[in-house]
Amino acid sequence: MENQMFCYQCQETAGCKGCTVSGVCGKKPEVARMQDLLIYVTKGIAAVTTELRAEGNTVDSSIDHLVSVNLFTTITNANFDRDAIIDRIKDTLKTKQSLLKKVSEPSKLPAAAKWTANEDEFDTAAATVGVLATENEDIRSLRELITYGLKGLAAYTKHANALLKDDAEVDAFIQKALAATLDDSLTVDDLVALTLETGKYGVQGMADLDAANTGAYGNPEITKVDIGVRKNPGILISGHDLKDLEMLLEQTKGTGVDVYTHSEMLPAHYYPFFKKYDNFAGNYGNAWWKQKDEFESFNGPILMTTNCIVPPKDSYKDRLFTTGAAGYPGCRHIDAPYGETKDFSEIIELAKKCPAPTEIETGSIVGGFAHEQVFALADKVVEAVKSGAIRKFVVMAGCDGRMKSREYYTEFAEKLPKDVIILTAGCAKYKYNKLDLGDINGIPRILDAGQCNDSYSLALIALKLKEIFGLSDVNELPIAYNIAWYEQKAVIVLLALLSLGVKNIHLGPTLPAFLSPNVTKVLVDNFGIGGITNVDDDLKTLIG
Ligand code: FSO
Ligand code: SF4
Repeated sequence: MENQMFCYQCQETAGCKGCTVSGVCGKKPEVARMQDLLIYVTKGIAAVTTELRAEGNTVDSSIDHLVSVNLFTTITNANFDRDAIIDRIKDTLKTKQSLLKKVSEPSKLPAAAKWTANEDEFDTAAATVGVLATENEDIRSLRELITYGLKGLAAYTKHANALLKDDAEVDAFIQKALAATLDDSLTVDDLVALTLETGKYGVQGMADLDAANTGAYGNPEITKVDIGVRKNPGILISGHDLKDLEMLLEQTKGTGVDVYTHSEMLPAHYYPFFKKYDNFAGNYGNAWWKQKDEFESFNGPILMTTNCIVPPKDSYKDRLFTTGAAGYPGCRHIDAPYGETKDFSEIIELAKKCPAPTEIETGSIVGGFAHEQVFALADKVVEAVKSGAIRKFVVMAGCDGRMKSREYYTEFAEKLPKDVIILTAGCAKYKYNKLDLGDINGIPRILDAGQCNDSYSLALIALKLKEIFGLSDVNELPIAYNIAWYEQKAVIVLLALLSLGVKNIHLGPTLPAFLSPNVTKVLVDNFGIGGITNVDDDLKTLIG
């Protein structure tokens, strides 16, 4: 048991089948097992809250938050800290015991809802509740597809919660769907329907986060972001949590320490609110997987607000801090209860003693093409489409990753005909956002809407174009979808697009290992989902 694990939730899973000895991501079996158990107990508490709601009770928002953070904690590259995961399991079991007392007939609940144990029994129990505990490969595939979608949704919910926005309907759905993955009476058809319903709530969850972000920080606008460095010491902030960034910028004001964004935090520069901070310097580095070199040369402290953490080198491990759902053993974790200010003074004091970042790039990148900014340009865009200056759009949103095969996306962007515009969101953009692809009548050929969750903006833009052109189906638009995926937030983005009726999405660099042949067939037959082949052939298929 010591060395056993099974995880196939991300695109980089070993051999495109499953990580069984150690994660390609660096996750060790002893951590993988505790993540499996955390998912099991989270499904258990979700079955209890779902029953309580069915019996007419209300469920406190603190329980919703607990469920979301538990799910988020198990997303690829978010948390490698076994002790922190064990604490969450214990906390969840304790909370569940008190909720169980309110259920009228607890004996009717599934085993996970009633399960409890002491910490010394956790490893033995974990070995029996992982992914492979479901024997039928299609049921397993759909249960995991739903669970991964819910993990992505929970991550977005958690960010909205940090901005004090809760959506009780989304939380109740997350818990109902988690509980449904424990239900052996559900058929493949039932689970396919639940998968699509997960996508529908994915749209709602992303809309909630969009409302929370734009409500707090304004609508993103076209912005040029510097990718060089200044002379002051700096703090690098990575991940997706804008509230953490706000707190860090407030606390670094006037300290002589600059704040740089990394990877998925880049789009923070597009929000008007953050422009008032003189010490908000620019973006340092590239997508998450290059951090081993870039965190070293940054020289100052790094704050990971979410995934993606790569197991750190000793050379900068003592400069790496985590917060929220993120965690890494031996790295300091800073947190505060919901709605309270996190104290980042330790990071700021460390930064003051560090040299300024080493410059690795110069120049700038342009982004900020979220829904309102694109709507403001709608006349120009529509005119360019009507005149034929823009022939097509291609959505290249999603994630970046370390596989060499992802160079496909750089080549695809480079070889695109000059009358095609790229719509992007998420860290996938780092494969081409520093290329000079020019513009079409002043409209840049790469329109970056923001983080992976801002794929919601891309959906709104598509729906707006459909309305302007008077089309009855979003698939009649001149938009192709060539999406790169890596972890579970991309799963909810994909399910959200499917629920909006988008068809013929190409997904790469490989299809998810957790899709069984039959489930893949359902997605191919009903939605035209496909993989990628090579750049030249795919350009012909997608662009024509
Ligand atoms: Fe990327 Fe990582 Fe945003 Fe993900 S940094 S891979 S889909 O966490 O969430 O796009
Ligand atoms: Fe493997 Fe991905 Fe799971 Fe990590 S998250 S153990 S790389 S499948």
